[in-house]
Amino acid sequence: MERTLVLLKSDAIQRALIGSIITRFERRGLKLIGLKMIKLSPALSKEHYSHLTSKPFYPDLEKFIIHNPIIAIVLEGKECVQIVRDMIGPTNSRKALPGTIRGDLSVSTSRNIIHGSDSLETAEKEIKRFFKHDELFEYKISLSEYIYAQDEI
Ligand code: DAT
Ligand code: MG
Repeated sequence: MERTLVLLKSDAIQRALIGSIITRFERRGLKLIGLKMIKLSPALSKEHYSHLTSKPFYPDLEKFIIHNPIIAIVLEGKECVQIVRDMIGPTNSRKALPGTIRGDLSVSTSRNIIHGSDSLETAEKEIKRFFKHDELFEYKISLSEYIYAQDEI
């Protein structure tokens, strides 16, 4: 099964959207295997957004991400990296379709409420960045046979 990292950023917390966003993942059938509230340091922000540190908007992004706590989540499911990216929608929330998390809940590029890993390779790195091995949980969902057929697992 794939795993992916989701961050619910400080705008999601301030706007009291955490529960409704987690509910979307639960309802889709994705399995929650790690969850915590954390505060990013400037160094961790620079590592996580290393592809963006030279951009003019980076100082605002860092200030925004380190100033308040965020929620870090690891989800598990078949092809869940792409499923979660599709559920989130594009970076610019104004271009995100209704039905996506950004398309339903935000109207901004820089205040777009949620992060999701963009590939399997990135997901593996990002999960290690935010979670220790013993903060991730392996457990059985009793309804799993109603979420996947046996030959899909
Ligand atoms: P995504 O979060 O969709 O994976 P990304 O990795 O390119 O997008 O950028 C990470 C975050 O940086 C994004 O969620 C918000 C911010 N950001 C990206 N492009 C931006 C821009 N042009 N102006 C302002 N903020 C931007
Ligand atoms: Mg990204």
